[in-house]
Amino acid sequence: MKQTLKLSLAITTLALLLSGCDSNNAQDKELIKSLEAKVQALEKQLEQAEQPEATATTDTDTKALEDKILSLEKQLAANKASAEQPGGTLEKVKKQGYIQCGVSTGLPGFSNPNENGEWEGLDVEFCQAVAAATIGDKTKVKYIPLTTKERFTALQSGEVDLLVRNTTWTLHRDTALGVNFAGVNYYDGQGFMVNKSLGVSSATELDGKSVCVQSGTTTELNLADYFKFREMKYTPVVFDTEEKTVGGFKEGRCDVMTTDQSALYAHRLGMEEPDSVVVLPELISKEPLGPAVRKDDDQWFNIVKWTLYTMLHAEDLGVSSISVDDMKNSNDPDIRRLIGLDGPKGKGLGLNDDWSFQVIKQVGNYSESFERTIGMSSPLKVRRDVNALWRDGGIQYAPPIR
Ligand SMILES: N[C@@H](CCC(=O)N[C@@H](CS)C(=O)NCC(=O)O)C(=O)O
Repeated sequence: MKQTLKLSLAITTLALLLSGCDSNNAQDKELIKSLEAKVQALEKQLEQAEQPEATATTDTDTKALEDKILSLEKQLAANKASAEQPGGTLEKVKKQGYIQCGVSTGLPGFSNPNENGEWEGLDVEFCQAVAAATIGDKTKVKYIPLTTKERFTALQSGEVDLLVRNTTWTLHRDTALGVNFAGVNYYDGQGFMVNKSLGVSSATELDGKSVCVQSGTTTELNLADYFKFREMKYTPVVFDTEEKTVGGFKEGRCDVMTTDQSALYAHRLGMEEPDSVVVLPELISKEPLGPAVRKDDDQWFNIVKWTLYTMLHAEDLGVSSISVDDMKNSNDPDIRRLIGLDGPKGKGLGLNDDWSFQVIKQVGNYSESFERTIGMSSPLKVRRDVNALWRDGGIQYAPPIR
């Protein structure tokens, strides 16, 4: 009963969020009102429902939820696509003098404000790289913190020019939301974190447990799949922000927390006693995280794509923020094309010929950014593993610059 109510509530809330309504339009006003009323009624019913037994999510529940989400997201994409002028992000960004970059509301290592209120992290540095490429100054970024639920709407509506917010590239998101993923800046996977006192050392031992999870994420869907496929039961405890999800886990409102594994490591470090908490070894999904842009703007799409490739190539060719000035004297044809001395340069992207030089000089190559933000020079100490370059045993690889 409570499970069904929760599903209805989730669907209605999603409908409300995704409606993309114009609040001045009478028809939309009505829709907003009715959805708000439905959310309120469902919340009330949910409060009144008796405490649940740990229940397995049924096939019909999950299927209905997925179908509904699919159709709502389609509607949203159609609404927004018709409202958007195709193309022009580069021009807009140059005119306004900065890029609006959608980041998370706070995820250490990826996008998080430091004690001085300055945003930092792997995703933040990627925003800076795009600013260096397009405006010539990595500081020209306005960071817009977005929750998981807000992120796609913010991109579609033009509130942000670029979304770099630990967002997983999926078929559905790529095809139904009016957005394009421009690559993968971090290959992640979904994991579980528990208190050591729970006495669990593997995800296969989580039958019957309660799990804190953030709504509007691939995490929520993978969680349902994982338990259903193994005929295990669980009680989802759902929150709409990261802060609340972690808070829920800390307060003991659930036995387990699940999200992208990199984030679990970050949150573990933020616990009062990190050693009392353990990240379980299993990864239950693939979460390739990457920057996304609005569709129908190939120029901007290419700029974002090739900014990432530039950082990867620079690492591959041993060109760093420190050495890039000297590289202007290099005879290596790959290096000369990388920094825009020869080859296609900036023309095809509508940028200055030194755009890639500025990315490397001001932000650095992929390795520099990785180590500084989440790698060995950071508190997180994440190893490169699958995120290493192809020649070092990882899968990071960029197409040729020529
Ligand atoms: N990668 C998954 C999960 C994203 C996600 O849940 N992110 C959370 C946890 S890592 C988050 O960004 N929280 C920060 C926030 O809500 O601002 C997705 O794209 O759906």
